[in-house]
Amino acid sequence: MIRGIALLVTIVLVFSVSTFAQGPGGAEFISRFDTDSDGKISKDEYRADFDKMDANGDGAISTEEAPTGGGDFMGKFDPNNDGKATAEEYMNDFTQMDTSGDGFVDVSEAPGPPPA
Ligand SMILES: [Ca+2]
Ligand SMILES: [Ca+2]
Ligand SMILES: [Ca+2]
Repeated sequence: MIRGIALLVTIVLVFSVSTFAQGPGGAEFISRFDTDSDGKISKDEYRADFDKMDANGDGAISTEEAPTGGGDFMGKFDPNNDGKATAEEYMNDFTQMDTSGDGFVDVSEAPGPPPA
């Protein structure tokens, strides 16, 4: 019985460690934006992705410019729902991810893959 509990505790521990470990999700997210390959995303690198999506260069991403038809993207980056994700709205997301406030999003701060 005690052995059984010990085993269970071990399993739970291993499980929670692997859950909080720096999983491939975070690393994948980093590599998507990390153009200088220093292992973290700077504000400039994150912003560069915004500029890439902003095809007409008006400083906002419209539903037409957003990837995958806008739905998920706009849900995340257009909190005021005006149909445009401005640079400010976009960079708010960076600020939120950068929990340490050092101006970089590293792998421990990066989100994993979205739930399927
Ligand atoms: Ca970088
Ligand atoms: Ca635009
Ligand atoms: Ca907006």
